Amino acid sequence: MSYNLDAARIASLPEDAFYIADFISEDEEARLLQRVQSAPLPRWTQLSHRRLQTWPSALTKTKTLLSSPLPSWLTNPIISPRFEALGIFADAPHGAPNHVLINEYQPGQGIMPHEDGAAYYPLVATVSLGAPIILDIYSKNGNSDSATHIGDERKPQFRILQERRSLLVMRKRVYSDFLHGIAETVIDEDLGPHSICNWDLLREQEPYRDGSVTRQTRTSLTYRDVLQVAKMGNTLKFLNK
Ligand SMILES: O=C(O)CCC(=O)C(=O)O
Repeated sequence: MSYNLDAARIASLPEDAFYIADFISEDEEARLLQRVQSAPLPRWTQLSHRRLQTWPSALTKTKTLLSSPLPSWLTNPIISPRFEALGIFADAPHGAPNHVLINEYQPGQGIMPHEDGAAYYPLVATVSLGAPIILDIYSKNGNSDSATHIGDERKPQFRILQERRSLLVMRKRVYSDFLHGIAETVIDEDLGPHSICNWDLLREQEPYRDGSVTRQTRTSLTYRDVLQVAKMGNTLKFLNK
């Protein structure tokens, strides 16, 4: 498979956002969902509005990742060979993502507008599984604390429709100067070329022609590069903190 990253640019967003429909095949999606869903229950963190798996492990209090490889089902084929072919992590400090958050949203669930924070290289690559969802992009009001989630009363400045099996890459200004979130709703409405900034890049526009989509369970794999990594030799030092 070969990709032309520039053809995938979401032109109406500030630099840099890319959307690739059909980034993975139906079989690959089914295998990933089977892995996610068969993870032992302690792998999940139940949050009030979604549940979460963290691979290879949660960061320490000092935002450090204890060095450990990602499991092969998260690496292959997404990082290798697909991200490598796109070159999206080529400039990141570790040259590849070393951390994956898996979020599962039931209908009515979402995530408050937030930014990803300084622990990461400013690039996130999200693979969507199971069902479409809308990612809302908000401009920041002043200098919000990177760890703070803000209230959800403002209107989003941009809306991105993420289809199942798609890849969304956000880096540079759109990563650093904006917040992103997912509304807690059972129907995403007012969809169309006037409101969805990646409308022309969708695999299919037909399902959204009436302007809405009913939520179903949607799972996301978010790939990032954690800047601080402690090698195993130093692990005890961090565990003692
Ligand atoms: O599920 C998504 O697409 C967004 C997840 C997210 O915002 C995050 O993990 O910080």
